[in-house]
Amino acid sequence: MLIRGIGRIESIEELKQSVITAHQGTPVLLSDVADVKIGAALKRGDASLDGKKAVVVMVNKQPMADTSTVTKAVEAAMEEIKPSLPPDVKVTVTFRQSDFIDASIHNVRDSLRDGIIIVSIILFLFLMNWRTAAITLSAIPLSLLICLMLMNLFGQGINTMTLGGLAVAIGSVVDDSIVDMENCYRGLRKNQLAGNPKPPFQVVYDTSVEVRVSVLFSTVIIAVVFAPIFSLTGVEGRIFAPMGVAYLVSIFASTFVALTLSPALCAILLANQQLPEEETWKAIADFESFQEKLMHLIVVSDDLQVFLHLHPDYKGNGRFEVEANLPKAGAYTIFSDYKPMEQPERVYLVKTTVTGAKLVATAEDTNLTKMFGNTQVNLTFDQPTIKAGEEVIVGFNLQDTVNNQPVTDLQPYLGERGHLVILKQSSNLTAADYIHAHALKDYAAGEVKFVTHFPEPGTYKLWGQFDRNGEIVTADFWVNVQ
Ligand SMILES: [Cu+2]
Repeated sequence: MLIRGIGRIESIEELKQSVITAHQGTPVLLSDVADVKIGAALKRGDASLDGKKAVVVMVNKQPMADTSTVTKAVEAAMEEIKPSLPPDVKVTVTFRQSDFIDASIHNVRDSLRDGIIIVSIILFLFLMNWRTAAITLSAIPLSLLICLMLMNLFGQGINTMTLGGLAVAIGSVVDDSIVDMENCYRGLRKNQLAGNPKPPFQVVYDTSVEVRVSVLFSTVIIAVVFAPIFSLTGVEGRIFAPMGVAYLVSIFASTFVALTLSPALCAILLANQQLPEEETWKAIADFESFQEKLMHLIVVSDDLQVFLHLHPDYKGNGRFEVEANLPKAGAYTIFSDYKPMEQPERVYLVKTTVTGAKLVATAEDTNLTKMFGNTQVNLTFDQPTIKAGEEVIVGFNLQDTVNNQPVTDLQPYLGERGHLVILKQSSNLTAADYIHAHALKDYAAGEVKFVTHFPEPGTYKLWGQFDRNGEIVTADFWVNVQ
């Protein structure tokens, strides 16, 4: 005989009939000692919130899913469910993982911003020049942007670690740009001081090529130093690799910027600027006098109508002072011509604007014979047409208007027979437009000759200055050079 015991209960009746014990030989059933009936199902997600009954709904994302995206989708789904819920059921969010991610991204973004501000302040302090600072600063947004574009292309999202990598890179991305800009700046300054300057664009190109290899190698070295981070395995590897990628990609992007945008900006912002001559803002202490003065200051209105030739007083420690009376409102260019001790003569220019009532501009008087007080001056040249780049002898014949005889009362002026300033007419006067001339020693009565050369074709203005017994005659003429 086979006895089979089936231990599975299929109905509440069977449960009632279950024997739980035997008492003096009599079986005791469950229904004898208890009420057996179907009760409430086991509650899942049962909880309390603020002392009230609540149901907790927890959503877990899949391992590869993006937390922020999942959070937004869950919230949207909850909004859809809301209308179908009983009126006394309220939906409250208690834990939102996305908040933590948002907060940390926010923190890193703040550090990123602070980093940019600090680097900017330091650049301004060290360079003391908005142009150079702008050139180097432009590398920050551009490098980070290129980096983000590349990361996006390879499916690397923005998270705390990649943003952290960018924050670390901020200080370094200006590096390459500074190297390039600094070399361009140095080259342009040297070029401007050279007696025979090259075209500024050529200088920008040459100086940029000079540092090209160094800039590239420095980036490769940084990459090599950073490489071990990618050999990390496990959790550390997963955490630090995106940071390393973000850092290295932005460093390479900055090299690209330094080799392209920085020289281009140097060409635009620096090439045609008058750059300071000294490496630092250290004052030149010793000057040599030439033509009897330590400094010759030529002040002209940009239309070349107003001309002043001044000799500022030296106050020591590189400081000169002079008072000038400018008769006309408008843009002015001031050329200071000086000679630091045992160094070649230099011309440094400053631009300024004078406000006030404008005088009516006089037409360009191209006559070669003009009256200046009681002196009639006639301008002559040793050749019929003046050609650019050729040596020219410019002669001033001075006649007294009273007796129509050559003047006989000429005194030496600034150590020579006379003084001649020549400027090329230009919409933007530069030091190159200031042309030197020297008085010749041999002369006839009332005649002063200067030797000079005009570098380029164009219109020039000449101011000859002569001392007639203490009275300075300034004779200005317009000249066309072919
Ligand atoms: Cu002078």
